[in-house]
Amino acid sequence: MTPARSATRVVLIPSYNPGRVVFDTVTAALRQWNPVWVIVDGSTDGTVDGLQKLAASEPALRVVVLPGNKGKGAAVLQGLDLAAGEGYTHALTMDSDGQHPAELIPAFMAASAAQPDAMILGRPVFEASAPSLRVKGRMISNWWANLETLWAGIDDSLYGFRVYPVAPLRRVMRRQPWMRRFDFDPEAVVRMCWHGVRPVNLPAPVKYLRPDEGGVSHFNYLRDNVLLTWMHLRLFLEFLLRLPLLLARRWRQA
Ligand SMILES: Nc1nc2c(ncn2[C@@H]2O[C@H](COP(=O)(O)OP(=O)(O)O)[C@@H](O)[C@H]2O)c(=O)[nH]1
Ligand SMILES: [Mg+2]
Repeated sequence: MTPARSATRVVLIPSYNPGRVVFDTVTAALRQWNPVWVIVDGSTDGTVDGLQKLAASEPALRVVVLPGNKGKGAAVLQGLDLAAGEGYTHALTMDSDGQHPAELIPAFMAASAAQPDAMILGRPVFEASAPSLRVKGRMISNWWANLETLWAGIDDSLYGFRVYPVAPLRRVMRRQPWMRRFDFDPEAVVRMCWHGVRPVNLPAPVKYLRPDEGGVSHFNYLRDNVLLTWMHLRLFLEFLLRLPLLLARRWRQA
């Protein structure tokens, strides 16, 4: 049974070559929420046909197919623009590869409804099987994100299971060319804090599927760590320029 349609909140699933596991992910999301939009980011894994077939029989599902691969952030922005055009005020983002807990969509949406000006961030709860290099690596990104926001309360900078208010995120993204690829999640959370959007953290499990369970990642250690390092360098330099304003804001709040 499909849940009642929300007029204010939409689930956005950017998807790039996730393989067959995308069907379980989308079906699990549809069990929890209506509407669910998948933004196919130039996938070449043959999942487009199956997704479009599913959408034909499932009115809660919309599949938007981008002609080429533009990156996770660019795919989310496409969804945000469509959402804004149709009057949605908030969007929950989740990955297409079965790593994120669809069963927590209603709780995250409820937290967002209770605090509409805030962003609701997943705080990852890892299984023992999570690759320790990825788990430790994110501590570096978290440290930078906390410095760049003067410890505004970001528990995790990288976890993409989140609810954002649509208008400030579109404003932040339109102002600069970054945040279009893997730098989307951490840069979004830092810039939204700078923009005055408060983070609220909720625990949420992360799954690491084995390849035989359909697990795939397009994270490339060298390419994506270079991208993240460059991102934090940019953010840190901008942080120095913003420091007087951030300190003044903190002073007023104290
Ligand atoms: N890596 C990557 N992911 C993309 C892209 N476009 C959309 N995505 C989606 O972004 C999410 C995260 O990507 P993933 O490779 O699973 O990264 P990981 O979970 O950090 O290992 C998935 O839902 C992807 O389908 C892209 O160009 N590259
Ligand atoms: Mg993944």
